[in-house]
Parts: sequence; structure tokens; C-alpha cells
Amino acid sequence: MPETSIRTSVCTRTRRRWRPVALTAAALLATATLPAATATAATTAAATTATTATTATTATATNTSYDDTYYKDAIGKTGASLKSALHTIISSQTKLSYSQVWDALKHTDQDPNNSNDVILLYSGASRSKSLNGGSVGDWNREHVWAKSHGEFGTTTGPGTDLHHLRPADVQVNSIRGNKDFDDGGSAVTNGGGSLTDSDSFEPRDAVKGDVARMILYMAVRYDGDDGFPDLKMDDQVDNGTSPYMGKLSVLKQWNDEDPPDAFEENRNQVIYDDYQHNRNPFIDHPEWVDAIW
Ligand SMILES: [Ca+2]
Ligand SMILES: [Ca+2]
Repeated sequence: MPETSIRTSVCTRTRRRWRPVALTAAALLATATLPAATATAATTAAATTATTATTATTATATNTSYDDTYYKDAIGKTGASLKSALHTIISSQTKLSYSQVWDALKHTDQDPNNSNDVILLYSGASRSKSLNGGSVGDWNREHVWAKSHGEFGTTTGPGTDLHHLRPADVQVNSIRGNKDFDDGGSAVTNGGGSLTDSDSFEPRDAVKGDVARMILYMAVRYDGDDGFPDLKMDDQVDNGTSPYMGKLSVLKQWNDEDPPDAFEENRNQVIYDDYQHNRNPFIDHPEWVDAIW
């Protein structure tokens, strides 16, 4: 389901279309231009999500196009040997400077319905590409694996890796801070349905799986063999500046509940084709999450 289509389902669920006071002008525009087929897909996905709330599901491959080439040394493996094979595969990459990340995000996260805008990760809002910056109303470069977890900063490396960098509203990004991910909390102001409490952050439903797959990519890609910290998963929410991120059990659940959609698959392809030339294996093969962890 494209990130923008969540607004359609919200609009539909309210059944109060004569008074869409909560919808922004951008959301209304996106809704108006959404293809009927996408709206149907959104409805189907919503129904699927409702089902998975009570039924355990297992993620399945969404893209096997690279199995005979890019992933050939990983196919058939599981556990630590799969993780090791994937680490070797995805570590071959081009690296960007932190300033180059601005222009790359304008490409990878472009609003499918408005080429002048990017979609903001947590809020789901569509915002002008030109509003990149650090002021209220701007969007900035969110490190989904908080850069303080391992203190890798913004020098070229994990701090500039597009696979976990996303446009985010400056204020929402500040609220997320360096919190680990977990369910629960109260609504984040302008957070698009995201929740937070004192020690964790829960993104809106439409990007829960995206967040999980970004975090797990980082844990596989950065193993301490390139001068940067060995990033690891744990099941805690108080990791602070240690090179850990949690909660693994919740992220695994989010991976199952929110499978890759066209927006997420497109940005993986754009990063592979035009920027880093490596892929996030968990977007192509979400089932590899359970195969490793
Ligand atoms: Ca919490
Ligand atoms: Ca998603």
C-alpha cells in the first residue's frame, strides 16, 4: 500500500466525508488523485491487517528477481550463515556524503502523486522538497537507526546510509529522538497516528514494517568490520548510546503486519540503481527476518 493511501482508508473509515476537517489540503489532493485500483488495494490491505491482528502471519518474498544474481550466495541459507552471506553481499556499496543525502531523499521518497514533494516517514504528510532544513515546518534527515545508538554520527558510513534515512518533520523527528521502537504511548502531535512514551516510539501503522526492515538492514550491514560499531538487535527499550536497537520482538511483528508496498520497493530499487548499488534484503525477502532472528 503506498504511504499516501492510508489517508484514503482513514477518510473512508470516518464515513463523515461532509466534514473532513482533519484532512490537510495535501491529503485531499492525494485522495482525489488516487487511482481506484490503489484505493481497492488499500481497502484489501486494511482488511488483511485487521485479520493479522488476531492471526499469526509469516512474511513471504515480494521480489525474487535478484535471487539468481544479487542474492545467489544467500539462497538456501538460514540463521547465522544467511546473515553472514547477506552482510557480505550488501556491504559492497557506494557511499554518500551527508550533504548528498538531501538530494537523494528528494528522489527516493518523492510523493508518487506530486513530484514537487516528498512523503514524510512518521507523519505521512506530503511536503515540498524545497522545505528541507532545520526550522519548524521543514523536513530533515531522520536516522531511523538513531545515530546515537553506536554514536556513528553523520560522517560517510552508517550515518549517511540511505536505506535507513528518511525525510521527517523537524518537530516529529525531535520527538522520536533516539528512542527505541515499541508499541504504546500517547499520540505524537502531527505524528500521523504515531505514538510515544518516555522510552519508546511507535510509528503509524503504514510504516511499521518499513521501520522494522530499515533497522534490521542496519544490524546486518554494519558488523564492526569497517571502522564503525557492530550494530545489534536486542529486546530492550533503554539502549541509550550503546550500539543496540530494540525491541526485536516488536519489530519482527511489525515486519509481518506491514509487508513491503510499492513505495518501499521503489525506494529500494532507486537506491540500488542510482545511489548505493546495494539492496535491503528484507524488502525483497521479508521472510528472511524470521530466518535470521
Ligand atoms: Ca515504552
Ligand atoms: Ca509499509
